[in-house]
Amino acid sequence: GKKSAAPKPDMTVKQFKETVIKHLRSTLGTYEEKASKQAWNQAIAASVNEFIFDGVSRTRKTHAGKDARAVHYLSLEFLMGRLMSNNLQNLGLYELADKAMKELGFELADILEEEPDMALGNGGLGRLAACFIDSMATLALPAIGYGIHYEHGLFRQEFFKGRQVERPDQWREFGSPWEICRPESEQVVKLYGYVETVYENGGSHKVWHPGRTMRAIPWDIPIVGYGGHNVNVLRLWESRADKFFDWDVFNSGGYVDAYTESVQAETVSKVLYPNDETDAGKELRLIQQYFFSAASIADVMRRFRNAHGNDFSKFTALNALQLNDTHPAIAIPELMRVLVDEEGISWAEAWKMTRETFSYTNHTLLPEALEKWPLRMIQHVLPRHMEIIFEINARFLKDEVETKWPGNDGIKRKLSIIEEANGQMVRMGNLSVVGSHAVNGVAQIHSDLVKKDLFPEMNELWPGKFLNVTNGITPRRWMKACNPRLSTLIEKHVDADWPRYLEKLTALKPLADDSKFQKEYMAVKHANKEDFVKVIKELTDVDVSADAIFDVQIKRLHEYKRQHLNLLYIMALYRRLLINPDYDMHPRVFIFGAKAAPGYYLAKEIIFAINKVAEKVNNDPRIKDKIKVVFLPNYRVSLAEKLIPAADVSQQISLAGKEASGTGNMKLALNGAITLGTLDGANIEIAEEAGEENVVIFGMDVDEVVETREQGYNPGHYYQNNEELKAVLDWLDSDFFTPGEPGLLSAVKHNLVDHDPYMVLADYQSYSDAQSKIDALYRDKKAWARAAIINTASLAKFNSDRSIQDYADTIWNLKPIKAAAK
Ligand code: 26V
Repeated sequence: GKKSAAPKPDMTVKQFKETVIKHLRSTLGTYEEKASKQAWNQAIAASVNEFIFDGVSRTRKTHAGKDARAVHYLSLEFLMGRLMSNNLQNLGLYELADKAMKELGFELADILEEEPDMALGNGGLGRLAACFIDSMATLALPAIGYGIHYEHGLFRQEFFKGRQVERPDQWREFGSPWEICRPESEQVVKLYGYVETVYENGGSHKVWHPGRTMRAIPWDIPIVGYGGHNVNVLRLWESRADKFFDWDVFNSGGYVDAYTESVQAETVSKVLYPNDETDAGKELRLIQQYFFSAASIADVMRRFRNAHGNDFSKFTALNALQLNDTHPAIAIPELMRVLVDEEGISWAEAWKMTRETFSYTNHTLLPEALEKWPLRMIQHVLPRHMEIIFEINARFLKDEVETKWPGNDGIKRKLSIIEEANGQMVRMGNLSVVGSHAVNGVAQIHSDLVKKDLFPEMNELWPGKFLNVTNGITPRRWMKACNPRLSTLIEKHVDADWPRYLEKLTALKPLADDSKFQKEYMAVKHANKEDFVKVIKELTDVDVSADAIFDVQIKRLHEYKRQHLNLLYIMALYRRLLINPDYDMHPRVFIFGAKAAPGYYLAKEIIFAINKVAEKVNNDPRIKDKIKVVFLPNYRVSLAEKLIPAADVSQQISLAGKEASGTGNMKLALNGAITLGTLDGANIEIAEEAGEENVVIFGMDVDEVVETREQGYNPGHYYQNNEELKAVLDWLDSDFFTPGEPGLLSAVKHNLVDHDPYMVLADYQSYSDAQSKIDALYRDKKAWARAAIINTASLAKFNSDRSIQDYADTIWNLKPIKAAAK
C-alpha cells in the first residue's frame, strides 16, 4: 500500500489561490499587479497560518482537558532555518501551493527564497533542538520548547580579501509571519539586590529583594508535526524594561535617563552569543541564561497553579524539564527557589521534586566549553541562587559523597559544585548532574566517554543515571523537503509514509545492485549537482563541473574538526599535479562552509588560508580544472538544504574522541554522500548501520589517540619524515599563495608543527590514503552508486523521531496524546 501519513487537506488549488490573494489584499495591503515577491511570500504564510492556528488551538484544547504530562525543552538555541517549506510539507500542502503559485505565474521555490533564516543558534546543538521539536510534534508528545527571542541571530558572514567579516543578522527586520506575541503571558524576572532572612513563628525564611526587575514577553512559534495533527509551540522570551521601574526618574525630568534603563533591559535578548565551544564568562550571557530559565519556570508554574492551585503533589508526575547542555542549568536552583521561598515547601521535598523533574544532555567533552561561572558574579547577579547552590552542594557532599567515600577530600574536591582553584567558580556541569535524575550523551562513544572520563565518580555514585541517546535529524526537512528529486524516486519503490517511518527505506536495499535504479539514483544526484553549480557560481563566481566529485565539509570552524587537515590534502593534490600534470585523478570540487567564532584567531586564519589556496588553485591553468576549491560564504541552514542533496563525499574528520556526535554526517549520508571519516561520534554508528564497506574510515581511534598522547606526541616527527607533508607545510611559509607577502599563512603551519593539539599531522598519511580510496571508488561508477544507495537505505536509526522516542521512553516517561480532529 502507498498510504500517506500526510492528510490531504480539503482545499483545492483554486481555493488556495483565492486565500493567498485575499491575504495579499487584506493582510498585506497590496494587490497582484504590484506585490513584491516578499509580499507574495507573506501572503502564502498568512494562508498557511489559517491551518496552523487551528492546529495550535486543537492541540491546546486536547491537552488542557487531559491534565497531560509534558516535557519542557530548555535551550539557549533553536536553529530553525526557514519555516515555510517545512510547514507546507508537514501540512501536506506543498504540491497544492506549488500548483497554485504556478497558475499565478510564479515558481514557489523562488518565493521561498524570500524568507530569511531563523538563525537563533550556532551549530549542532541549536539545529538538534530544531529537529527535536519537529519530532516531538510529529510524535504527538505534549512538549514545549523554551528559548530566547534574539533580535539578532548568528552573524552573517562575508569575506573581505579572504578574511571573515561579521555583519549583523536581521531576521526580523520586516517582522516574521510565524510568530505570535502573547503579552497576556508575560513574566517578571528579578536580578541583583540582596537576601533578607526573616524570622517568624520560631522559624525563618528567605526574602530576595531584587535590585532590578524586567519583563519577559513570550513570542510563540507554532511547530507543525508531520501530518498536521499536532501543532506544538516554541516559546521564545523577549526582554523588556519594567513598565514602572524608573517612573520617578521619568517624572522628575529624567525622561532620557529612564530610557537608559530600558536599553539595558532590552539588551538581554538582543544578540545570540556566537562562540560555541569556548566560554567567555560574560555577565550578560549569565543574565541571558537566567532570564529565559526564570521566565520558563514561571510559565510552567503558572500553568500548573491554574490547574492544581497550591497542591504540588502532582508536580513531578506532570512536568519534565530537559536541559540542552548546561546553558539553562541555573533553572535548577531557580525551581528550588520558587518551591522553597515562594511555595513554602520543605527543602527535602523540593529537592526530590527538582531532581525527578530535571534531566541534562551533555554535548561536548572539550574542557574549554565546560561552563564555569565566577562565584562572585553569581553572588552579585543572583544572590539567592548562590545561597541555594551552596546548600545543594553542602548536602550533596555531606549526605552522598561522604557516605560513599568517607573522609576522601580528594573526591569531594573533584565532585564539588564549587571549584576552589584560581578564584571560586561554579561548575555548571556538576550542578546539572547533581540536580538531574538522568544525564545523557549524544552518541554511544560520547556517552561512554562522559561516564569514563568526564564524570567517573558521579557514575559510580549513581549507576544508571548516565545514558546514551544517539542524535538524529528530521527526515522531513533533510530529505523530503530539501531533496524532492530523490524523494520522488524513493516513492516509486517504498510506502509514502517513509518520512515518518524511515526504516521503510530498507526496501531500497535490494535495488542497490539494480543497474537501472543505480542510473536513476545517480541521475538525481547529477541533477542536484547541476543546480548547485549555479549556486556556487552565484556565490563565489567560480565555475565548476557537475561531473567532478563534490567533496563537502560543512560545520563550524574549529581546530578539533580539522578543516586544516582537508586543506593540507588539497595542497598536496595540487602539488602532485604540478609535479606530474598527468597525475591520475578524477576531477574534484572541495566545498567548505563554516563560520568561525569572531574571537577565535586560529579558526579565522584557517578560513583565510583556505581562501588564499582556493584563489591560486582555481586560477592555475596548469592543473586544467582538476581541482576547484570553494569556500561558500555565510553557511547556514538554508544553504545546507541546497548543498547536502548535491554532495558526493561527506568529510567527518575530527580527532577521535572530540566530536560528540555530529549531525551533518547523518544528513549527508542519508542523501547519498559517502562518509570519509574518523571513528568518532556518530560516524561509528553510521558505519555500523551502512556497513564498513560503504564508508571510508581513516586515522587513529580513541585508544590510539590516548596512546599517542601518553607516549609524548611530537608533530615535528611527522613533519620531518613525510616529504609531501613537509613540502605543503613549508609552502604555507612562502609567498606562493600570497604573492609579495610571505608569512601571511605561517600561523597555521607553526601551530601544526609546534603544537598540533588535535594531531592533524599524525593522521595525515592515513587521510591521504583514504582520499585515494575515495577517488578509486568514485571511478567505479557501479560500486559508488551501490554504496550511496545503501547509505540512503540504511539510515533509519538517525531519524530524530527515534531519538525523541528514546528520550520519551527512558528519560521523560512521556506518552503521546493525539490532538482531536476538527
Ligand atoms: C557552548 C558555548 C559556550 C559559551 C558561549 C556560547 C556557547 C554556545 C554553544 C556551546 C556548546 C557547543 C556544544 C555543541 O554545539 N556541541 C555539538 O552538539 C551537537 C548536537 O549534540 C553534536 O552533534 C556535536 O558533535 C557537538 O559538537
